[in-house]
Amino acid sequence: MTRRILVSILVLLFGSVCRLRAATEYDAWLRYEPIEDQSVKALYERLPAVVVTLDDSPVVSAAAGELLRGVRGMLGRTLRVEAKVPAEDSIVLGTVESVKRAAPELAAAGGLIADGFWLKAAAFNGHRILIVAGQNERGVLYGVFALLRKLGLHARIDPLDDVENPYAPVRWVNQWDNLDGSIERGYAGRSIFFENDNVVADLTRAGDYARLLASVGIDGCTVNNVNANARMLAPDFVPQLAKIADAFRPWGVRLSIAVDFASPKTMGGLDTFDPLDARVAAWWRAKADEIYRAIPDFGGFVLKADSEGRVGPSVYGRTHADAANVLAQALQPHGGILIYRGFVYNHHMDWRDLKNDRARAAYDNFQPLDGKFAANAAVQIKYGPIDFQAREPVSPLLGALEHTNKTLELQITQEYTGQQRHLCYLVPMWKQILDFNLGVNGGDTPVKEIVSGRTFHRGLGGLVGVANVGADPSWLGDDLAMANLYGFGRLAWAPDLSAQQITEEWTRLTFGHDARVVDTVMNLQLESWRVYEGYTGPLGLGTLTDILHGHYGPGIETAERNGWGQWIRADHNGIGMDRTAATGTGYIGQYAAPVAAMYESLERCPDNLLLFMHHVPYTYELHAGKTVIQYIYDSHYDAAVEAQQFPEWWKTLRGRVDEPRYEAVVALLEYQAGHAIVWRDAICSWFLRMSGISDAQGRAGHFPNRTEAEAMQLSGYAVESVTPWEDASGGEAVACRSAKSCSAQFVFEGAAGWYDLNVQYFDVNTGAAGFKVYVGAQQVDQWKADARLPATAANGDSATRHRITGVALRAKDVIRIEGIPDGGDAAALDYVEIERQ
Ligand code: GCV
Repeated sequence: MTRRILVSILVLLFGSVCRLRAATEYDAWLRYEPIEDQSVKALYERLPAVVVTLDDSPVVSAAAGELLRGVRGMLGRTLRVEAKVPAEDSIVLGTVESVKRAAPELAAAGGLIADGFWLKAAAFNGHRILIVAGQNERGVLYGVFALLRKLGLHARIDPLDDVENPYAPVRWVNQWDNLDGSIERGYAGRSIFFENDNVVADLTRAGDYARLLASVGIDGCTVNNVNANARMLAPDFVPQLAKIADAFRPWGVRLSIAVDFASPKTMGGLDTFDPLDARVAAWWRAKADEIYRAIPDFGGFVLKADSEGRVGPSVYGRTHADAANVLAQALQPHGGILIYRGFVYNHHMDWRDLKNDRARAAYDNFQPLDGKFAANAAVQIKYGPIDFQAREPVSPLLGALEHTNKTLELQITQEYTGQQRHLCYLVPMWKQILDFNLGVNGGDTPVKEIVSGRTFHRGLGGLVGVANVGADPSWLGDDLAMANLYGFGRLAWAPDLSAQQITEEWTRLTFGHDARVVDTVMNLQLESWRVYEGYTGPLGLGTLTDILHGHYGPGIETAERNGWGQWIRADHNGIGMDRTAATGTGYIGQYAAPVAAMYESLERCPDNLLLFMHHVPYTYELHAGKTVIQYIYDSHYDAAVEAQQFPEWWKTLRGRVDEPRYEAVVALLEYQAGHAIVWRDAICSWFLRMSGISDAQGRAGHFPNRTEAEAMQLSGYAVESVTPWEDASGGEAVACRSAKSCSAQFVFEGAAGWYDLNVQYFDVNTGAAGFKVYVGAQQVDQWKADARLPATAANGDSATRHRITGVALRAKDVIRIEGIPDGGDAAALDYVEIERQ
């Protein structure tokens, strides 16, 4: 062992142990909790005391360091590090080649491909050895993480003979970080890579992020926003990027960047960026050469062009393939790849034309170019034809490029699925997408096989997840949301794993093995997407959020009457986009025959996508045995009830989960429970007004226990309309804009007893207003409206519910809410709802 390896192993080991003790959130699923159960400990009693590293490389050093760290954490033992196989039991780490050289008698496993590994317990010269052999160095690292995962899951490691290969070569995450340190669609703080137009000086977190990624087999990270800043390619910036690559390298994660297509002109001083101009091609080649001199293992470029205001090849009448290929050719001599975003659509479409359809765009733009992309280029296709909605059909483009490499784009950051303030675990959704049979050429062609390159024998393909972790200690801003990052990596490596298995692994590694904790957390996770879809946009409507702003709270009408094309075509009689080939936009015709036939037919189209595919009257009867309108009401009421259960389930874990994570999760789940009611009321009120059809169960529009703020006796508060109207109960709220403090009071008319008080208010991010609640002269609660919500005005993004439980009320009690504005936060109040306990 060289001194360099030993030093780097020790640095990795001791540097990280300090952090391990400091924060549990930060360590996510790599906590390496001590194994206390003696019967489990006994499983590892004979684990060798020596670890041998046969290769001298940063990646294998990181692997050895990780092994030491994990074994010490879980078993309280420090392995001895050696460079040669000793005359005693040992753990041997190395590439298959090195293992063969060191011990030719050990028949190495066949069938390993790049990044694959072999874990084997064997006898050698009368000693027991545990081999972690990788097809390459990254494979060694992945093998170590797999071995440690076994320990973390309390699995047997003797006998052991496991061969694992990645399902697909591309397993990347994208970050949408801007150079000023903000993150587009990031919900967990500032960038860990950039600040003030430069790379940050301390890249410790970049390295720690790469470690998390490597632990689930992710091998690439694009660090900046696809809406790329041209500065990414500036000569003084490339050496800065090289520092990020240095931080990634020990973890086998290759750096890639998104680029601005106009760079040859804006950055390079040419008078054109025409992809077919020889000077432009030369510029890209020289730029790629410069990057590879600084970053020899650079992964490649990602390009978003001709989309959402980004310039692209259309400026010169060129095709997407022309654009992709000029970059791909520059990267090709160095082994880099070009990923071209398939997310291309016209966001100025005429909404009045019923034949227009954004969902058609990806296919219409790219299918005619099939076969024209370079071998080291891939088209990156979002899972659905719109944009990461709570439910969409699988994009038909995935089945339509037989001669072009593809990657599937999933979204880990929860842009349209609750932004990490709502629990929405996406692995079950991703499983449905990956397993969906597109029926290409009448065959069995599930998405996972198509995107991995298997179906059409493509050399390149895989999964890309938009992650957007930030500087928040928990990476994604919510401990439970980290299951999405874990699950993405596991599915990219092995899409045949079940959602159940992935969830159980993540839960045990993150929260330990207490059976009640495991059951509860798994239930929460596995139910959460269904529940979220239920109180946002069921029946294939999309998320029904405000698509023009934060993509967060309810905002149904923002989808309609504009060029963005997320139309739901709701009017007084019916709802849904007619995308049939027979009478609609023809979108359904983009699928292969068996899938098209299913969606085209009203009878065969599944309920959960009905309104994505068809326009029907509200009274249309679903397979579920109820009308569309009643389903909308029931789904929202039922799912909101389920969301109320989430914090209650979690609270059964008090004392079984460490306090900081317990408290953080309780707060989020309680917030979600309140916001689910905001969603329920907004959507049901809107559909009640639009359809004119009442809820058969009499709930929509009737709130017997609610006192509207505008009906209270106000002092200082003034009544204001809320936009959109459905985001406030009764369409109005009261705001305190011209006094230091305002109050709203009313007389309780119910019978004496124990009650819960729900105070509905608006929490904007321009200040932190205070609220105090009094019953008679006695203050029963107070709090600050200081949540981080994407809102500057009273609407569905800022609507928040504060629950005060167990208050004794008597008839004629005066309930008074005092609001103390702060900055631009006017302590706006919507209503108080009183529920008997
Ligand atoms: C980075 C959606 C998001 C945008 C994102 C875009 C994309 O429209 O709202 O923030 O831009 O998708 O994927 O390019």
